[in-house]
Amino acid sequence: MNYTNSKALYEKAQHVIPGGVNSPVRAFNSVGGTPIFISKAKGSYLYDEDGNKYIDYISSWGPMLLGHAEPDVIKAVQDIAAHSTSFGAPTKLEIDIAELITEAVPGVDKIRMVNSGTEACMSAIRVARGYTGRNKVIKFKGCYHGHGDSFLIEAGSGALTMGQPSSPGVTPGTAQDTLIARFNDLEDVTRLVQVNKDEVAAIILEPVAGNMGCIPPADGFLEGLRSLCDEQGIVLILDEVMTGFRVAFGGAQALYSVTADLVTYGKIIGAGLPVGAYGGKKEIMEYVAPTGPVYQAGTLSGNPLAMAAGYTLLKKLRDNPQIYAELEAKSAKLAQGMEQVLNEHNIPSYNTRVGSMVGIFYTDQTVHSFDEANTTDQKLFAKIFHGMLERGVYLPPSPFEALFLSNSLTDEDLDYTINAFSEVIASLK
Ligand code: KE4
Repeated sequence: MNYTNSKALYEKAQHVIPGGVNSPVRAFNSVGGTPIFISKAKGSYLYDEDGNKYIDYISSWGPMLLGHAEPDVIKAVQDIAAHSTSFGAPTKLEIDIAELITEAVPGVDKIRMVNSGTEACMSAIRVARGYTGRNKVIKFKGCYHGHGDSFLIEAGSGALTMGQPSSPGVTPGTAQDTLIARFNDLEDVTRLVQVNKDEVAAIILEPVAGNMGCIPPADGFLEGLRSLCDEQGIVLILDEVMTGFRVAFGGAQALYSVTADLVTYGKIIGAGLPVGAYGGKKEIMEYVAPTGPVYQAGTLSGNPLAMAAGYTLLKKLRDNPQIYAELEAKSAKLAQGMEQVLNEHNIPSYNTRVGSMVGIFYTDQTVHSFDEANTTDQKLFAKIFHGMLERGVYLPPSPFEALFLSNSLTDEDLDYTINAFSEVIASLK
């Protein structure tokens, strides 16, 4: 592969953009090398500034469930853009998409649009704090809920002490209200709740972790959290920014039959335009301004272009349920094919999959939480990443991300990917 133009653009970008990128994971820091600069995309293919073509397994980190430049989505955006890009006033489209989501997800009576998953999660915990009058929030090590201060927290020195900032700029005052538990460990989170009796406003988690690789919930974990929250008057927030409308039309809540008090969305509901959302039970959502006292606002929230794109995509998913069966078959084929290659070459790995979210951990351990995910062989990961990139397959450039499949992938794409993976693994000998 020739990366000449990407290298030149990366050099130029770094003079005017921190790290040359507008989101850190794009800088390839986990895998090394030069980030490739994309010029266009269509279906399951990305094209970079050097004219190289790649089969895409990032799907813009989730939104492109039906592939890039989906014709109906593009037309919807083009049509609506001709009539201005934002009004700062309510529109019918916002009702349409809100009705579609509240009908699709039983526990969501009302929903508020915002502009990113971060904003959705920040807002959801603020509402939970306002509704309960409590201050503390429990999150899980390795789960990511965007870059809001309350989430950039790591476990304190003692397993049960308050959190500490994981980024400069986050104050100890903020960190003291975030507690960190171990994903898939019901005992750990229960103990944390008991030590902080009547002080925990919310427990927030990704129902399927997708930011420490792909880690499914252990049997009974989500149900256990639901019961714990019911017993203790804690708001259960499921962060479905990644899983929403991906792992099933009703999201992880439908897949695991657990209903949250609040749920957050992003990515797919905007079809690649900036959208986030939070929604849930009527009695909680009515605490949100202007109905209630919890303030939250946004100039471009419910933006007509983003609503047109998201509504068009969600309608297609609602009206074509077979898409999920097709995605399931494609995802299973890819995951099984890659696992078979690793087994044939005796490469230790732990492989996970929930629908079209796929995870491969290069470790001999089983992976149910961040600490085990962190045993993955990151050097091997980087070699495989670049070997695949050289062969025109664009995998996520971090061992702590999942593969996101789109339904535009063809059998030929999948066969090519498995074959390329086999060549790369064989070349490691
Ligand atoms: P955004 O603010 O990036 O729209 O959403 C934050 C967020 C919240 N919750 C979950 C479960 C998420 O996965 C995300 C964002 N996901 C990452 C990818 N793992 C975004 C990629 C990036 O940071 O560039």
